[in-house]
Amino acid sequence: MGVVNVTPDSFSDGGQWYGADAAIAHGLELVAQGADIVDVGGESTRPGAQRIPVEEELRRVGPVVTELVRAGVPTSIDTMRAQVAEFALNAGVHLVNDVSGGLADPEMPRLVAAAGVPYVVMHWRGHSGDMYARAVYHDVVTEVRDELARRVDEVIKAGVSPDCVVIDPGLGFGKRPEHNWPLLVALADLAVLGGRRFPVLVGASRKRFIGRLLAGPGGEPRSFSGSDDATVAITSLAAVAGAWCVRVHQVPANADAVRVAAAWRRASGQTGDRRDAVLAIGSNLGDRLGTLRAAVTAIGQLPDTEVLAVSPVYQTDPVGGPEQPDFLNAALIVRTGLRPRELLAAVNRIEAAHGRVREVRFGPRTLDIDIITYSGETSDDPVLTLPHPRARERAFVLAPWHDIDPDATLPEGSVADLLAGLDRGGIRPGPELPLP
Ligand code: PMM
Repeated sequence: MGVVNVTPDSFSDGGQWYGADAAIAHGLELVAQGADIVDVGGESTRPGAQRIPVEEELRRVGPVVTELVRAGVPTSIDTMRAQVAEFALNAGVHLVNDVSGGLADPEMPRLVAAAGVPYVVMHWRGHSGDMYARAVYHDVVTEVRDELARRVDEVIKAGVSPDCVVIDPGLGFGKRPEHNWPLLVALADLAVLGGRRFPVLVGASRKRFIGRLLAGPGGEPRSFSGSDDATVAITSLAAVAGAWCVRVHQVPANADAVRVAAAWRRASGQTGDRRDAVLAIGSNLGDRLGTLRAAVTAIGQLPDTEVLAVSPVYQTDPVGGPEQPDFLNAALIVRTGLRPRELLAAVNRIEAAHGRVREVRFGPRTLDIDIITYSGETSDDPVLTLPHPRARERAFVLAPWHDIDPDATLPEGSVADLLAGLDRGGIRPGPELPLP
């Protein structure tokens, strides 16, 4: 998760992306650098910060979230206010990041519940103006876990699906430097609340406790940007410990660290066996067949991944969206040690390498790769719905899938039966040339 703070005074990067144009450009840059999500915030939460009026927060983030969503960027809104979250949700944001965990604005959990999006519930004890007054703990890990468990209970009572809850220990929020390290060490334990495991988000990037650790000989804390290498070190350790997401200001090195940690977890057997996944690929711009062939090769070269089957190619009418050329579509079965989110990030990188631009929803694209099923799992991962929610209504997915697995099923029924109920008029056999 890359950070875009549209503020004049955030403690780590305040002022840099204050104007809407600079903030939008920065968000696009973070995605190009490998961020899976861009987190847009308009209110500084640095220690001592005073609140700004809601109108000012909306003025700051409104154009930025609107434009990033329009550009197809998976966008998150970092806000404690339901009014701001509502605007952002109407604009189409994919996640609400509420550093107060629903405490600052009682309307927030109900709003997020109705939207059905992932909700980051952070540990928080009060607004930043006097956050250190509340930074008193006898046993920081137990207290943070208990307080988070209460918040999670509350938001679930307000209607948020447990599958949508992401928890966050709230590093630096009402915590003195020494409180953050035990929380990081206990990440895997903090993830389990009330017998259920939740995805964990870690926001360590450029926080003061890192600057303190790296203080110079005279005790002067390391600068924020001088803390970036140490942030990468924390990212590696947190990701190996199973963190779902790291929220960072500098994406490239942290994205590398996440990939290293994923390989590390795979090699140490922490991710379990290889699983079979079904992918659908499509192209309707440029050298369509060449692109599909290159995509199949690239998928086969992903770490710990092998392509088991590739369907014939279909030529298909576009469904939805503007006037646009016909697609070529195919389906693949892969066996992979990548977990669903890793597989998603990996196929997104392959799409990006083929110049995929998400200008228009359902619009033309050089390459689209969708994960249709992953080992029959229903996903409890907040950014990836499994099986693919629209697969059952798409003949251009079901027909090639049926070709390579006649016994395939979706929760709604067998792929053969679902396909029989669909109009196949829009799909025709495509080029004879087989994919690799
Ligand atoms: N930290 C900041 C802002 N938003 N959100 C979550 N979920 N977790 C965090 O740790 C977090 C956050 C403050 O950092 P910044 O001002 O550098 O963005």
